[in-house]
Amino acid sequence: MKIPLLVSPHHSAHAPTVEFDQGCLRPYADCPERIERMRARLLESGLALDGGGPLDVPLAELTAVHDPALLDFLAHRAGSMPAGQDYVYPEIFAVRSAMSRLARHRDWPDGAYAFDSYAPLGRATWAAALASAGLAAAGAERLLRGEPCAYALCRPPGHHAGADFYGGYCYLNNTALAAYRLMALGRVAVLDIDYHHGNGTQSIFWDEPRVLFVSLHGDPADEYPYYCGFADETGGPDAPGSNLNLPLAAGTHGAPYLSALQGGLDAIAAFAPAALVVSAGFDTGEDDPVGRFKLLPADYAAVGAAIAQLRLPTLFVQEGGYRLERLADCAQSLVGGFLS
Ligand code: OKP
Ligand code: ZN
Repeated sequence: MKIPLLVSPHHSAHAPTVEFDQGCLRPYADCPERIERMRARLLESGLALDGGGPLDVPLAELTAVHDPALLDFLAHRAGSMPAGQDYVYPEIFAVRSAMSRLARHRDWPDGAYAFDSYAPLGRATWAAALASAGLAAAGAERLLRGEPCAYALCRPPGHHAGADFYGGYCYLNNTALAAYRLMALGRVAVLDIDYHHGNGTQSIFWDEPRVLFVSLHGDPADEYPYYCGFADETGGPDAPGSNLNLPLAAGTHGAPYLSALQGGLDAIAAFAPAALVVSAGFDTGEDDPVGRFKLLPADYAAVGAAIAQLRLPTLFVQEGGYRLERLADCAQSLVGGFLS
């Protein structure tokens, strides 16, 4: 049994070089090489086979998850940049409740839909984001056709993007779009094992009783995104209990991580979904430049094996993971454990 691997060539032209981190310019952590390293190892190891490229995601599906105004803004702002224009970083951030005079227009300031400065827009950004969403959709489509699993090597990632906001290297919520497509099968669970809380995914499904969102992440009390991901966030009025946040302390290593994961998997089993989408990030790994957990490559095999115990049609959607020299080992270990 091999897992179909979905990859797009469009991601590599989206390549910001710098980000602002704690007031300083630093190299942009989400670089194209991340995907190349994971793709090469998953194919060379024999764990994965080429599962093709992105689907064209229909507008009606994009607007089921995202506000048309956000899509319009991203498409036009990023889609109409002159050649030679560098990445634009937002500098005016719209606080919706306080800026009611801001006109609804695509010439809004660059921060009109951004919640931070980590997702700059360049000429290739919109095409890359659409293709990344299309990979998740293509993976979901394989599950709809009865295949047991697929792995969408998405870039840019998606779990920080909400219905009408983007940030944290994310523009469109790939995982949410896949989960939405999979709702044709019935209830869907989303398991987010990226180091950072998936605030976008949580907000999209906050009041949706047919989707259970479970996330293990660095405690937002002192970790990005800081204002979301606390344990007392359990779902909206129409979906109480549909959101499970499991924040963990900086320094968490394999054993306590796996026991928290088992708690999340038990909640998913009790929800009895028809399919599972895993927002997979390897920034939980030891010495990741933007994470503070200490998982070793071998720990991801245990994570994959535990997920496989659910015996659900499972789509892996790539989120973060930024320690380049570890990414291939982590991805191979996760998939190897899942398939074993
Ligand atoms: C994207 B994904 C704050 C650092 C925040 C941005 C992290 C974006 C992570 N001092 N850096 O992997 O969830
Ligand atoms: Zn992350």
